[in-house]
Order: sequence, then structure tokens, then C-alpha cells
Amino acid sequence: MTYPIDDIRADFPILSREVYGRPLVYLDNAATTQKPRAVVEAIAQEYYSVNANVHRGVHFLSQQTTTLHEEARERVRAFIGAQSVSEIVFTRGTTESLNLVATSFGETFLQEGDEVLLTVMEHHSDIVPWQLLRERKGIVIKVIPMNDAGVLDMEAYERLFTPRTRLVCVAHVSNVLGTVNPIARMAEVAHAHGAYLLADGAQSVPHFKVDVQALGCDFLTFSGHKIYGPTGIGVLYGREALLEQMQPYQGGGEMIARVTFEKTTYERLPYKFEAGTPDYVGSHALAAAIDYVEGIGMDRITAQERELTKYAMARMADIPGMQLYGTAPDKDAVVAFNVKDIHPLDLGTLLDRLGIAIRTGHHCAQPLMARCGVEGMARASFALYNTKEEIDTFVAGLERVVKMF
Ligand code: C6P
Repeated sequence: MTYPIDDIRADFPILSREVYGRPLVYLDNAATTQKPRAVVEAIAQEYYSVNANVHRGVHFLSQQTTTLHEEARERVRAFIGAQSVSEIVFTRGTTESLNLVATSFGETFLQEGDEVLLTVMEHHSDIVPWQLLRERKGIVIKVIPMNDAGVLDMEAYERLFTPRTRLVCVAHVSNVLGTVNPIARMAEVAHAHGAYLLADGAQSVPHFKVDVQALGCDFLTFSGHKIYGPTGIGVLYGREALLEQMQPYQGGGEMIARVTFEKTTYERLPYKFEAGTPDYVGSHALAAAIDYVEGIGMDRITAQERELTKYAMARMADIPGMQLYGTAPDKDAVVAFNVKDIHPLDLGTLLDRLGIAIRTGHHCAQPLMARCGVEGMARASFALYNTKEEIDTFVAGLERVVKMF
């Protein structure tokens, strides 16, 4: 069956708008994706006709929103292959999910001198929470290196383990290099050393089928807004046995069983980690986004995006002075680059005037920029609605910009 690209694009009204009088070419999908009608309508419908706080009211509307919220949790569980809805915690996004693990796992399982392994390609949101924990508890952070293609050095990885290693945190897909890291193999190694593994799925879950049991990871994080869902909702998957032992992250309503001034007992999972009114509209719309991608088929989305990535890299490589970053054999829908010594900000600004949206800068990965010997890069990133014609427009725009320098 051919990929129904015209129908898909028609589902995203924003794609037919113009910027500076030119058709929009949106290639900043790793930062956030555009939203299909089904997601926007799910949000509108809930506010128009169902809205009430969840888990609190006996009244009809509250019960209806609660049902939608809990159905969304089940939808997420099935989507990532978790064993139980107790393992699905709704958060504000990947960043909050990572902070939750650093705080709650850190509080419960880590002592001074315990070691956490991070990769050199981590996003700041998987670095800084661990540094905050280092300041509080004196943990040790060690960094897994990579080669110049952007592939992790697996021998160095194994050598970093000591009896104090407790946790490995790794981006499933790098938001800069597009490298797909070998989570299943890394989890096996971690487990053989008595450590746990967290996979940051912010850039994997939107692009290919992710099954937490097949991966064998202990935690997985992702953001709704990168998978065509709304901003402000995200997910933490955690193995039930671990979540069960972990301290709550925040205190407040919803996360308690009973409160007295002397002592508070906590709700069962996953509510123990969900203090306060949750984003129940966001969860419902996230479920609509999952329905949307599954309606197309994750495997078809992956094939389309991989094809676009290969095509873009091949075309970009022909531009004189082009430096592409991230050439791992297993690479997802991200192409980071610099051309000659043009500042990435200039590239991005001039392309923007041609209607082409890309991201420039350090991509919240300054240690990776340092490893690559640059201050910043430009980055094009693809989604299920992008086309080869858009890549042609992008490459033509790049050629035009490069000639100006
Ligand atoms: N990367 C990018 O343009 P939030 O902001 O919480 O939804 O996601 C944070 C995050 C964590 N891990 C990875 C691998 C990510 O790519 C991101 C977000 C965006 O690359 C915004 S900086």
C-alpha cells in the first residue's frame, strides 16, 4: 500500500499555511511536532462537553473525565508494551519524567559514591537532574564515549562499570545525531552488573515501535508534544517493583491515602507520583495522538522517515563545505550539520526567510557540541508528514544561502 501522504498532510491544517509569503516547510519536528485535527478536536471536545476534575467528584462529568483519563493511561500502556497501568505515570513531559527519576530513585536507591552512567550525547534534561543529585548526595557521574560517527563505544561502556554502578541513563535516539542506541544490549550489560537502565525515549517513541519489555529497560520517558500530542503532558514508564519502592516525587492532593499531621500514607501506583490535578485533557489528547500514529502504522511511519533521512543526507552531502554530524548505521529522522564556517544562526535565519523552519544552536546538548568541537549546529528533523519535495526545497534553499557566503 502506498503511503497516503496527501491525506496525512490534509490532517494537519498548519502545514498549508504560508510564512513570508512562501509555503511552510516545517523541518523542526525534533523540537515539537505539528498536531493533527483529531488531537485538536479531542482537546476542544473535552473542554466543550466533558470537563471536570478527575478522581474527585461523584458527579457525572467528573466520572466521565476520569474514565477518559484512565483509558488514556491504558492506551499508553498498550502502546509501549508495559505490563500494567501501575507502571504508567503521567508527567509534564520528558524533562519532568527524568527529574522524577533523579529525585525519587536517587532518594531511595543512591548513596554518596554510587555511580550513574550517562552518554556523551545526552540532552541537558538527562544531565542536569543528575548533577543536582550529585550536589545533594555526592553521587558520581561517568560518561560513556562515542566515536566520530556518533556510535557509542560499547567496550568503554562495559569498562565503566564498578560495584558502585547503580543506573545507566541513555537517550534511545540522540536529538542531534539521530543515533539509535542499542538499548536492549545496554540493558543486558547493566543488569549483569546489578544496575538499572533508563531510556530517554523523547526522540524514539514518535518514530518507531518501542516496547519496554522487548527493550528490557527499567524506565522509559517521553513527551506528548513530540508525538503529535499536546504540550504539557508526558510519560514515565517504570518497572512496578522499582516504582513501588521509590519515594514520592511531589506531595499534594491525589497522591495520598490518608493524611494526618503526624503521618501521611501514600496512594497506590501510579497515583503516588501524580500530586495535584493532572493534565487530564492532555492525557486524552495524547491517546488521540497515539490512535492517529497507530492508524497509519508505526512501521510505515518509520519506513517513510528513514527514506527521507537517507535522501536528505545524500542530497546535502553534495553541497560544497557540508559537514554532517551523526553517520551511525542505525540513524533516525534527524540531520545535524554545518556548512563552511557559516554560523548556524545565520543559516537558520536565512532559511526561515525562505519559509523553511529548522533548529540552530546547541540543541540542549552542550557536552556533545564540545565533543564535536563546535559551539552549535543547524538541524533538520523529519516527521510522518514530510515529503521529498520539501527536502528538495530545503536543499535548494541551503544552496542559495551557501552561495551568499
Ligand atoms: N529536545 C529538541 O529540539 P521536553 O522538553 O521535556 O519535552 O523534552 C526534553 C528532551 C529530552 N530528551 C531528548 C532526547 C530530547 O530531544 C528532548 C527535547 C528538543 O531537540 C527540545 S530541546
